[in-house]
Amino acid sequence: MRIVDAEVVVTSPGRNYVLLKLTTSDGHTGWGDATLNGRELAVAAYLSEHVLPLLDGRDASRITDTWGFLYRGAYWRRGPVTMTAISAVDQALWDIKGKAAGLPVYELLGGRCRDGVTVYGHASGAGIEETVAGVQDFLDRGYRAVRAQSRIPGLVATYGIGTGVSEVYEPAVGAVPMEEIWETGPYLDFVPRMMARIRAELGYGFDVLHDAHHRLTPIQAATLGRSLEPYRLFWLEDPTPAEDQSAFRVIRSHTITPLAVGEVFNSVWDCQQLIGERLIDYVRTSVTHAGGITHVRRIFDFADLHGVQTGAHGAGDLSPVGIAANLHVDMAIPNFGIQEYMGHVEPTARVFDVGYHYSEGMLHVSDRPGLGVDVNEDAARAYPYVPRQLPVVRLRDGSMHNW
Ligand code: GCO
Ligand code: MG
Repeated sequence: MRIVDAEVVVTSPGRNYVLLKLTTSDGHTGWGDATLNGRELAVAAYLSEHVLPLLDGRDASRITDTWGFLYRGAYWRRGPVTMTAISAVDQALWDIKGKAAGLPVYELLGGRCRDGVTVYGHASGAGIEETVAGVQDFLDRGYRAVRAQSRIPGLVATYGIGTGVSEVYEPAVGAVPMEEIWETGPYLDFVPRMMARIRAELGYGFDVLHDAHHRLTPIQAATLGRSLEPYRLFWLEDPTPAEDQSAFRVIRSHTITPLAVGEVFNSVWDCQQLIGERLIDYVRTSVTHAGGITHVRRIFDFADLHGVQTGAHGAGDLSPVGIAANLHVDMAIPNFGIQEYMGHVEPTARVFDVGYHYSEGMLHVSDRPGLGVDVNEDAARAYPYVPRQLPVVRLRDGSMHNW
């Protein structure tokens, strides 16, 4: 089973997606997600210029060997662009292996550990009342876990707020980044009041999550975590920029609010200390950005050894192929925690024929062989790439901060 054709497909049905299609000598096709929001074309070029020429004629069944060939063979290891490109090859090879075997990928990973994949939805609002109503709406639709974000009074723009017409917001707009202003004081005052209202009005019979999106210093994060303890969050996500892994010792020593980190990580080395020292409770690496199914499984196994559960990134900037790949892993690992699920904007369904479906707080993978997502290439061509940049953030004095 040799690889005889490889193609990069860039499409924008509401958001930009980069996909890789591999075809084998015996007629199987495999799809992989290579989407890196805001830097899509860098991955597309890395694949086309540096990876695809190496795949021609390779044995498609040798997934781990191909992974090592691309990771070690580049010499320049890791980084989001390289690892997203390797991820796409890896997913496409697992898709092919499943199709060749006539089995869904989770069967190849050891079979189902659970009936379905518990997901959390994204509720947000222009203020506390709207956010509480947004959480209630998710609960009405059967979700048992909801992330709550709200516009912060006094700040013009806040991370994570939907447009009002849909929870599937797209923060990346325009060829030049939008600039937002950030102030930590009002945020630290507001979030505990929001969580207090959510629990007072809706009770404790469901899980609530919150994403601080890398904005705080370690001691500010510790302060927030401690002030949220009465509301028993499922997790507080990305309180500080996690390239500084030892910062989490400070946060951890002050609060028992559970911590989730890792959507921007692309290798096990990015979370070695966080997991090895049990500084976090959930690791958020995704199949799309952290080296594919092959490498994410190793991260999740390492996490399991240290009592850390999974909570893979699943924002709408991951294509349905990447979401499906995450779901197969989620089904097959013992230490699954939760899966993020934002859904996709409407035109996406014209390009992707998605095998998984939502029901009663869970996503269910299909039993189609492989990853279970088909791509309509004619439809994909009808949505050409649109340059979109994620916002940037400044403090009141004009200095750069983390978005
Ligand atoms: C999340 C994330 C996203 C990211 C986005 C960037 O928790 O879902 O923080 O909202 O900001 O994926 O492309
Ligand atoms: Mg996040």
